[in-house]
Amino acid sequence: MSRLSSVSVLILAGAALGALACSNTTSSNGNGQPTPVVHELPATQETAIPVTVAAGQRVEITTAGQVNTNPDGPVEGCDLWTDADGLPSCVYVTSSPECHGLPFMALIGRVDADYFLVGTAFDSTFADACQLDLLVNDWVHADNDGTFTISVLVH
Ligand SMILES: [Ca+2]
Repeated sequence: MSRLSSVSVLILAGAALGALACSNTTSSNGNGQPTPVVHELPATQETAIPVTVAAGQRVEITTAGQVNTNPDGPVEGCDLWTDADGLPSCVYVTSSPECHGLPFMALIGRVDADYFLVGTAFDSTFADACQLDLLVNDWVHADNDGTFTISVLVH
């Protein structure tokens, strides 16, 4: 089992993946300081943004932007614009297994089969190498609107 540790959360991940290269996750500003890589994630995008993490690396993520699934819809607490922290009071959080018990429309992370909130601010050190997938927490993406701008620093 691989193990993720964080100041605020402790998440057990599934079986560890093999060590992966991480050259595509962090760039340098020329002074040797790592600089964040910025990704745009439209809420219509079903596929994850993959982030490669080597053992012992710290991952800092900040997310801006707003998304929605149906801002004029009738579902109270769900059919709203939201930032990357999502909609924790939305009924789907408890009624739909596809929500993984996490806020609807939030930016979430997936490592193997484990899902967790990334939200507007995330800071975690990964004990083991893994691929961290970033997703909008929804299961019908085609009807969505808005975009998250995700700044990822792996170092
Ligand atoms: Ca949707």
